[in-house]
Amino acid sequence: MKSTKVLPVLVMVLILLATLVGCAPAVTPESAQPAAPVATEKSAEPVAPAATEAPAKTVYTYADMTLCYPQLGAESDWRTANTASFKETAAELGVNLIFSDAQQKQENQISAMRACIQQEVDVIALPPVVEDGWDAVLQEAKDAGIPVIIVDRSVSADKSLYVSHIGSDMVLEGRKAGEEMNKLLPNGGNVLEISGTTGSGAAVGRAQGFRETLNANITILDSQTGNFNPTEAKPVAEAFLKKYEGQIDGFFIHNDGMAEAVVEAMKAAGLQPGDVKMISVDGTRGGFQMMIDGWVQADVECNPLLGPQVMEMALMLMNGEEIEAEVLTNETVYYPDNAAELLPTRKY
Ligand code: GYE
Repeated sequence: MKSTKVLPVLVMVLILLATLVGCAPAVTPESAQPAAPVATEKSAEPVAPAATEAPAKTVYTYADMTLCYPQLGAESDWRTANTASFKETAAELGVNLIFSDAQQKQENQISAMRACIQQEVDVIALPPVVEDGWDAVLQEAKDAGIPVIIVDRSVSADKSLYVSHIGSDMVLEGRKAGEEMNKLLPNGGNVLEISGTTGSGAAVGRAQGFRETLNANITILDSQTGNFNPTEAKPVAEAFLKKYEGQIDGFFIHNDGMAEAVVEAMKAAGLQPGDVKMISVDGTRGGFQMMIDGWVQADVECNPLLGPQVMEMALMLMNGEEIEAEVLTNETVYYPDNAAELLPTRKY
């Protein structure tokens, strides 16, 4: 049906064009341009004649994207920087970001995810507060055809339930911390650990890597959680300093915010910088300041600025492109010797 109608129409158009050209004055390159049908991308599509060619594939841009980011909380400077990275990147790229703050509660993150599934968002990026307990909601997202990128910490769920993980290698961070402690205590000693949120990929990985690497002559006297939160870490530090007075050679603290609380407790206990060796994680401005002041001897970097990478991957998913199943952030260890020089360059 289509072809029988199109043919006479085409013939008429051609006759009309021939007439117009015939009447027109000398054709200059400028006047010729508007007649060219493929001058703009938009006009090119509907005119595309060959009925046999596949229809033009939609290429999505950032402006088409609705991304769900059910943030886990606001417990640390790392987290604040992570949130800012997502919000700023979304604003820059024109991504519609659905952001929420679960206040460290997994059930809040799960409800936020369910709301996003209902809204039929394009992609969900999930920074899981703990590793376990995600199977059901991940399955729901999968059934709804919404890809989930796990961001920052890991999950224990089957890999078929999410498309990728973008974040740090937490075990490696723990190993780096262990190596630094070995260097700081070459003759061995006693150390204490204040860990992150119990059951979180970050705390589990860091604790594991640290234990794997620590020399046999170094003993972990005790380990308690501070939930990655300075307010919760402070009483833990105070209790440790009291209980193990005179026996502590080193501290491994799972993030800079909690390390700042430990420094406060050490000051109150009359300790001087360097009396107890301290290794922390993140590399926040606060961490750099503690190195400058002599309290922290090594700060293992953990980069929170994941917004651009996550959004790039989300767009690739929308366009059906292949993505990596695991993208680990390249990270270093910072030391006091150039901390003052680097502090002004720190973004978080
Ligand atoms: O080290 C800590 C934050 O999951 C890597 O969470 C993140 C950790 C980070 O609260 O400061």
